[in-house]
Amino acid sequence: MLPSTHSPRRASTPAAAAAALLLLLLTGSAAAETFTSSSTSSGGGPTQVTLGWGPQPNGYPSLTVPCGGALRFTWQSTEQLPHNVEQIASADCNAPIIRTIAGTSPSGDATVTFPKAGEYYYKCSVPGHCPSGKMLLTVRVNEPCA
Ligand SMILES: [Cu+2]
Repeated sequence: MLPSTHSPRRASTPAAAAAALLLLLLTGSAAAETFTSSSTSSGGGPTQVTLGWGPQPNGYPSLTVPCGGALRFTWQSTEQLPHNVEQIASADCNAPIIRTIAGTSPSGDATVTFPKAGEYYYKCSVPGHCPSGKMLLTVRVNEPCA
């Protein structure tokens, strides 16, 4: 009477499994490869979030930083692949550039601070890096501001 069933096939290839894992890492809160969050502990100073800046197969999840906090972009390109950081007007690779946070370089370390609540958008403007490399980031800065 029971229909004959085969055990369901698992999502099979190692590549598929790796992609699923990567997606999990990028979207989950434990995105250890990409993000390291740390609070500067001396006297309860503002939170600083450090972001590894580089091409993202699945794009960056949006990031929340408390008002008064800081975001640090770091990159060290092993194959002379340069990056930059531009603040842009909206979450769109073609949006107008508001200001340059860091110029194009094979390695970089730049920090922005957020004295006002709101949404902020950043991209790498090296050709292809935003549309193809998905180097596009949305940062939410929540109230209250000190
Ligand atoms: Cu880039």
